[in-house]
Amino acid sequence: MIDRRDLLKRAGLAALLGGFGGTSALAGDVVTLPFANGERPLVKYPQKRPMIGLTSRPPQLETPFAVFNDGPITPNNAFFVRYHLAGLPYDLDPDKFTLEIKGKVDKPLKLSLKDIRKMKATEIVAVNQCSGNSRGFFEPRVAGGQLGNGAMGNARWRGVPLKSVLEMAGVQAGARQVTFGGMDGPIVDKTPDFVKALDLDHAMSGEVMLAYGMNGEDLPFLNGFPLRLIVPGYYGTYWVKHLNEITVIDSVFDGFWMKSAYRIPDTPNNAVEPGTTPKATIPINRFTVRSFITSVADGAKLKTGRTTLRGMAFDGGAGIKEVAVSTDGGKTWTNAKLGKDLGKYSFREWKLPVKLASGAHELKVRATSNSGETQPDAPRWNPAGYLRNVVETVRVAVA
Ligand SMILES: Nc1nc2c(c(=O)[nH]1)N[C@H]1C(S)=C(S)[C@@H](COP(=O)(O)O)O[C@H]1N2
Ligand SMILES: [Mo]
Repeated sequence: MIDRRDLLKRAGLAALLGGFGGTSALAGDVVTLPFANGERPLVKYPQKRPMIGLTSRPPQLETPFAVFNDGPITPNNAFFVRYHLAGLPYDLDPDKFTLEIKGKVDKPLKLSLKDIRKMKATEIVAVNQCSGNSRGFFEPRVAGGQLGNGAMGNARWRGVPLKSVLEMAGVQAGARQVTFGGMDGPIVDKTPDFVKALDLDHAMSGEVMLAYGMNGEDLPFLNGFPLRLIVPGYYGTYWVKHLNEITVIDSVFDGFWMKSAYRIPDTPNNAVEPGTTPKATIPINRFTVRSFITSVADGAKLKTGRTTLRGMAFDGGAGIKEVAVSTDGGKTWTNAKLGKDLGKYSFREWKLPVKLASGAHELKVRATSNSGETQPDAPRWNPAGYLRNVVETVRVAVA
């Protein structure tokens, strides 16, 4: 029996995937990020609104910053996209998709999407942020994707705890880590396949999730359809997309993307003297605490008098305790009112009514987490351009 709805769905997916061939820059539309060589085309991909294009093979898309002023949840069609390898699984068939759980387990499993959707679902609101978010602002500049502040987003993810699936398979004694592989791969180059690892304790924490849903819909293809890993509070590199292979191992995984890439200095604040190389490194892990003003852009012209400044803050999972705002370049600070708490891994909105006299103002925002972590006044530096969390400044002219 042919299920008409299934057929339509499949046809829709085929049309969608066909659409990736015809992707092109929107004629003439360019965004300029505020650093040298920051000119970027606005590009249109299937399931996405016009986004800031960083590369096209593979697609890497940054969210236009104004989107973050629309609310604490980033819409699926505006959510950033990051890939390492050009071989995307455009021909995947969700009905034939299987997730394999293997390695040091009692009962290796092959689960279909239907199997996974039948399990008890959980939801979490969590920020996904690329390690290289804001890399373009590093001084001295560093190699890698020159991103503005739009390689982050906040969504309500729906799926099943990784723990449940690992328990079904039965983790064996001696297991140390779990590795995660997706369906994308290298095309012609010799780039190693993208595989990431978590310690077993972390994988079994109950928080790490296999997600098929994002803000009440299926995951967009470019955000990992049909299944991806959600690692709340951790940088996006661990959030493996098109996830189809989970392997329990009894060693510490030494693949390229853990052992050589995505490492931070093993120093206080994971920083080194600008321009120098750290002696020892560790894998990148939790987000640093950050906050942004979203209601006014750098260089904006404002009218004198009352206005309400708005923005958001987030951290690696302690939750936001306090957001302070300065309208005089950091001389004096006032605590903002925090918005609704959507969970400790979510963007936390803030707002503050202020009165601005005429003249030039430096607006600044600084968040403190429940663990007491706060943002530095001067930027910290590491060679890969990760972890940026300096107090951000927005310059405005008031008349
Ligand atoms: N399969 C696969 N998953 C991946 C990647 C990748 O290259 N391939 N990149 C990771 C990185 S570095 C980031 S920042 C996030 C980005 O998630 P998004 O594209 O949904 O925003 O995906 C992660 N998962
Ligand atoms: Mo990333």
